[in-house]
Amino acid sequence: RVLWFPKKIRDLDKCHHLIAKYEPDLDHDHPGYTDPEYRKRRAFFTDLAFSYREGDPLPRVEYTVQETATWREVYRKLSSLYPTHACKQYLDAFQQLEKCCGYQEDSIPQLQDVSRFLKGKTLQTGFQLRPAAGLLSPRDFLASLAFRVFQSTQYIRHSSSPMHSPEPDCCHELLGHVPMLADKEFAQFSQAIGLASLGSSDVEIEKLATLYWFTIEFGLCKQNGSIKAYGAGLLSSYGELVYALSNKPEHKPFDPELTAVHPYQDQTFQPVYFVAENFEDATAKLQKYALKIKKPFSLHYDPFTCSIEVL
Ligand code: H2B
Ligand code: FE
Repeated sequence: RVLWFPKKIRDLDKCHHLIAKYEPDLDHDHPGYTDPEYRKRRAFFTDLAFSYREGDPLPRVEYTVQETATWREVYRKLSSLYPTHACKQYLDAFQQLEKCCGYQEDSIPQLQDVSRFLKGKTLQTGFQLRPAAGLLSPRDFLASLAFRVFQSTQYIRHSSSPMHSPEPDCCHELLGHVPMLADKEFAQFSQAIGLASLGSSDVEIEKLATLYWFTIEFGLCKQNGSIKAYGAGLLSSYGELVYALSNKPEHKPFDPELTAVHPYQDQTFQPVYFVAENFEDATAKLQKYALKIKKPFSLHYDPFTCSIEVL
């Protein structure tokens, strides 16, 4: 039995199943749970995301003074750590984003501008964003990466807890993910995980989601004899970024076979991080891993039509 999976970008309109686990309406520990204003605001963002259709411009949002103040605090605090803790691909892109894409502490960048920047002439990784209402199912989230589409939340965390969010928010996407998506090799790595996920069984998806977790979210890499962060979960968390590069956690070499089955933590800091040699090496290893996933067909991605051919 072959599961349905998206074959063209437009099919991603059907890939927006949420994991309703850490939402302010449902999670009693969410800092916005007892704040009706915040929950109302979040309902607005949920509507925006669910009404979006492929090809629409990404909705522009007027952020409130309070939301912008939260962004400012996060931006200031994190950007003070990047020069010493982030990998050079991240730093290069961050500089570009500040120069050409309105990244600054006084306003939250608009997804539309960021998406155009990633897709456009300057860097040409071809990645684009689409609005997501919250934490998506691993299958839907990974599938979009196959098309170089990154599903991005647009709301911001609750103002009472600027340094932590139980769910992805625009600080996590814009400061964690976006700069790395501007790097050619990293973009290729991301797409490779996505392509591997298409038509895979639930068991294989679980392993790919774990790989995603230890790389795109919490990955470290070697750089000129030291270790730096490239994972978005680290680059958007002051506390864990410092901890991950300290001598407290264990560092293990990235090896898809082992990394894919390693248990992970989504409530506290990771006890273990995986270190990639570089992104080309990580992509080669990942592609080798992906070839072993059993599927009753083979796939080819056509970059000109941005669609999948099933052979
Ligand atoms: N959804 C959203 N909106 N952002 C993410 O970063 C994300 C997701 N990560 N769903 C996924 C799950 C990841 O944890 C893996 C693939 O399960
Ligand atoms: Fe993320």
